[in-house]
Amino acid sequence: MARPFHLNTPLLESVSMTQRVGTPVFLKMENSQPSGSFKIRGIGHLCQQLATDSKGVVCSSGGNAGMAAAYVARKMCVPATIVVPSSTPQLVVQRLRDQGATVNITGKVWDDANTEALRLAETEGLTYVPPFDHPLLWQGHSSVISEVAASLEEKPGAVLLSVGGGGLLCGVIQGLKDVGWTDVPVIAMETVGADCFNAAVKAGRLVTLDDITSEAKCLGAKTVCRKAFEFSQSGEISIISELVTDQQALSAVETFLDEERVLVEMACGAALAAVYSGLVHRLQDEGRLPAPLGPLLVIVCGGSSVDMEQLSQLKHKLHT
Ligand code: PLV
Repeated sequence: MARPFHLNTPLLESVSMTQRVGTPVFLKMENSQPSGSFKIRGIGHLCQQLATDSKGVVCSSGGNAGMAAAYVARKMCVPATIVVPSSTPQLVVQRLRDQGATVNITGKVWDDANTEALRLAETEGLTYVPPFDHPLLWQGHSSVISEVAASLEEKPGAVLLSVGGGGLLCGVIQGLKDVGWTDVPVIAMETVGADCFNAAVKAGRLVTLDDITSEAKCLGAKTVCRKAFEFSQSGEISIISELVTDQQALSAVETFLDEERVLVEMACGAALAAVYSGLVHRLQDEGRLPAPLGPLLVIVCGGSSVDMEQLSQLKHKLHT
């Protein structure tokens, strides 16, 4: 089997988060992947299976799936076209070009860009790389849990992560099943305005949002993937779906930068906000999470849609 493109990322204990939550908090530092996020796990795996003889790959993305596809394609010497919506910051477009990709800006939100990517795959004969909805992606993402299982002495009390289209959630659930941690609940975080998973859970069916109004654009799929919804219904693993505001996600990005000295994007801030906003405590008070809780595993999903200028623009926009 070909060597994977992703790295075995550090698992760091956060002293400041541990103090806040009152239980050991471990950070799985997916921001340190070569493409800046966990996406390379699934996309690397998918491309190794589907794109070895490809004349080119095309990936629709809010940014980070595209960064992973561009990186992997460059390593495989295959041309990459990344289709992003107009909401994608210029800095991401530039970073994609720096990875050698052709960037195609189409539509307002990811769903529009995806329609164009599917069209290009069909008309140009390119290999379509989905950002979150494919079993090979989930299989690739599941390695994040097997790595943790190999290095964490104790079983986690809960896993905390962000949900966009639900690919990371499906991969983590698969990983938890693989290592026999099916009694570990998952806290699935979204921002208000990019909350397709929460809307589906509440409605008991898949829901397509009218629009993406959150600034966490990399969580901005209008419909969550069916598998993620099915996991929420099957009860195999308990999934707690919760929301934070954009202001809470952005403020979490800033606190994380101050305390852990790492800059991540708002999509990741959504998960971190569960710690900083006291949500984990609230879930314990409500009896939805055990108290005391075992170690809290936070998937620091990372993201490239951020720099200091972008951060100050977001602060201005959100008045934080
Ligand atoms: N971002 C996807 C989908 O966007 C993309 O194209 O990059 N954290 C970060 C930093 C992300 O970039 C994403 C997804 C997520 C979390 C959520 O992962 P998912 O989509 O697998 O639930 C529209």
